[in-house]
Amino acid sequence: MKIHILTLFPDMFAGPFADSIIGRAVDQGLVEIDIYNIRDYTRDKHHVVDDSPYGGGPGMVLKPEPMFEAVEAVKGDGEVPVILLTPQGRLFNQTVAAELAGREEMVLVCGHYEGVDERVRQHLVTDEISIGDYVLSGGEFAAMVVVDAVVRQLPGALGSEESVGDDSHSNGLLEYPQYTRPQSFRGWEVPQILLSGNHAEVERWRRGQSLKRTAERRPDLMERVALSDEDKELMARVEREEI
Ligand code: 6GU
Repeated sequence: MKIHILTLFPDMFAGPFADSIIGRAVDQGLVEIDIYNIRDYTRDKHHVVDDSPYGGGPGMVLKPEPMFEAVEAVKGDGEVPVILLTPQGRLFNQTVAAELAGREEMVLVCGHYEGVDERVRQHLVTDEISIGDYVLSGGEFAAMVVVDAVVRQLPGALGSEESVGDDSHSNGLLEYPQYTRPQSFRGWEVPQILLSGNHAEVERWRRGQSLKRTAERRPDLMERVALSDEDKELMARVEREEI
């Protein structure tokens, strides 16, 4: 996979992409991440990237020319998605991450200031993504979030100890509670069932806990999961505090 990131602040990406799962995926050649400074694609003497909005008002707007020049220079031929990170975009979630993980190449464009010239939206970008309903100073942190969620899904990105399958949201539910040693910590015990060695019972307990946690914390997610008869029974048992 090839990810091109266009930004006015290329230095922001060095740290987060160097370590952990992304850094390892880059080292393994699973993904190539190229960072470009939009300012390098200006043609005027002062390398101007923004200007005041037509019609007046506060703030500055990113000019179209450097954005078009940059995108056209970095993307290969063919159908490469050009994604603008903006609070006006469609909401990012695990489904969108999985969709992007299936692409071979993509361009992420980080907006800044008051916004980008509307012609960038209309004639250059193919998709707009927001990572949530709050305002960031720019698209850089959003691009890092998107890259992390996408790259960790690439085959081979996670080590054998790590797994994508049980993560929160991977099955539409929040993850079940996890415990490790010691068995007793300050008088707080690990649930007995996890020590039982009964694999089927452990799986049932985990599914029940996932369902309970999701129903309590994220009822909006519950509306989208298909509950089996066993799920309904498990939820009833959890409610009766039988498990
Ligand atoms: Cl993608 N950009 C900005 N500037 N703010 C955001 C966002 C993106 N997603 C949520 N808030």
